[in-house]
Amino acid sequence: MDLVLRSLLENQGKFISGAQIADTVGLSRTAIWKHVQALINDGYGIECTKKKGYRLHTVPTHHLIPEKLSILCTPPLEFFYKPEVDSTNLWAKEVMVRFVKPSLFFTDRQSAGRGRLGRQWESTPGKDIAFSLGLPMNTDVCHYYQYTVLMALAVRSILAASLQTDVKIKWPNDIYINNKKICGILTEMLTEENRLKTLIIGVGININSEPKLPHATSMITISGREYDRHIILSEIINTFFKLMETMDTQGFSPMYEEWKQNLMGLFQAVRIDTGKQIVEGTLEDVNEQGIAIIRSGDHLEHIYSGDLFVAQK
Ligand code: BT5
Repeated sequence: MDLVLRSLLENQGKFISGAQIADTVGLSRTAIWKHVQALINDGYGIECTKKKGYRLHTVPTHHLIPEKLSILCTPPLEFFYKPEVDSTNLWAKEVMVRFVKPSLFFTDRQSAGRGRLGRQWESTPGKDIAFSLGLPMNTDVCHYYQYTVLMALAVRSILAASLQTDVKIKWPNDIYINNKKICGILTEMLTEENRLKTLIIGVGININSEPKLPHATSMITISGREYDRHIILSEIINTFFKLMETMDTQGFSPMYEEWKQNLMGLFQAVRIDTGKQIVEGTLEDVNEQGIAIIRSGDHLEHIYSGDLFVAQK
C-alpha cells in the first residue's frame, strides 16, 4: 500500500503539507517530494506549492487504485491488487490456503475469468469489476450457499440504488436487469474434512463497458453514464459485511426471504438445463441450501445445479 498516496487521497481536494505527510508515513520531506513527482508522472493531478504543500485534485480513471478502495471499504480487510491476473478466484485460492484474514482480491484485467462448469467470464479491462472476497471460516460446508445469497443481495441492492431500476436474481447466482445478465457470482470453497475453512466469492459486474454478448447488459448501457468502480465495489463490500452482521444476530431467514422476493421465475414455468437433462415445470421454490424445486404435474424434482430459463409469457 502506498502510504503517501493514501494520505493525499484522504485529503483529496485539500492541501496537506509535506511535513504532515512525512510525519504520517515516516519518510523525509525530500522523499515525499520525489514520490509525489512519480505519482504525477503516473497520471495523478497534484498541485504542489512551497507554502501550502500538496493538493490531489484528480486521479487516473483507467485503473483501480487500491489505496482509494481501502479508504472507502469500512470492514477490516486486506487488499490484494494486480493490474492483470488470470482469475481473481484462482489467485484468492492460492493465497487463502496460507493466509487467514478476510481479503479482497481485485484486478483491472482478468485474462481467464471463470464461470461455473469451466465456462468463461468476460470483462473489459479497465472498465468492469472482477473481484474475489476471501473469507476464513470454520463452519459446516452446508452453509456455503448462504454467503452467495448475501453477495447476490448486496450486489442487487447497490445496482438497484445506483440505477434506480428493478434488479432480479436468477438461480443459482446471476444478477439480471431487463432480462439481461449484468453480474455473475462464482462461490468456491477450501474445505478440510467436511468443514468449510475458506470461502471465495468471485463477482464479475459489467460497469462501464458495452457488452458484446447478446444476453448481457452493463451499468453504462442502462443509464448512459460512467460509474466510479471504487464506489460501486466498496458499497457492495460494505453492504455484504453489514448483511453478515445481520445474519449473525437475526439468522439467515430474513435474508433468504428477501432473496426469494427478488428471484426470477418463482412460481412460473421454467426450464432447467442440468447439463445431463432438461427439466421443465413450475419453479416451486429454491430451498435454503440453494436447491431448486421444480413441479412437473404431481412430481417434485430437486435440482442442485444448472442453467435456468424462464418461459416467456
Ligand atoms: C457465472 O458463471 O456467471 C460466474 C461468473 C463469475 C465471474 C467472477 S469475475 C471475478 C471472479 N474470478 C473469476 O475467475 N470468476 C469470478 P456462469 O453462470 O457459468 O455464467 C457464465 C456464462 O455467462 C458464460 O458462458 C457466458 O454465456 C456468460 N457471460 C460471460 N461473461 C459475461 C458477462 N461479462 N456478462 C454477462 N454474461 C457473461
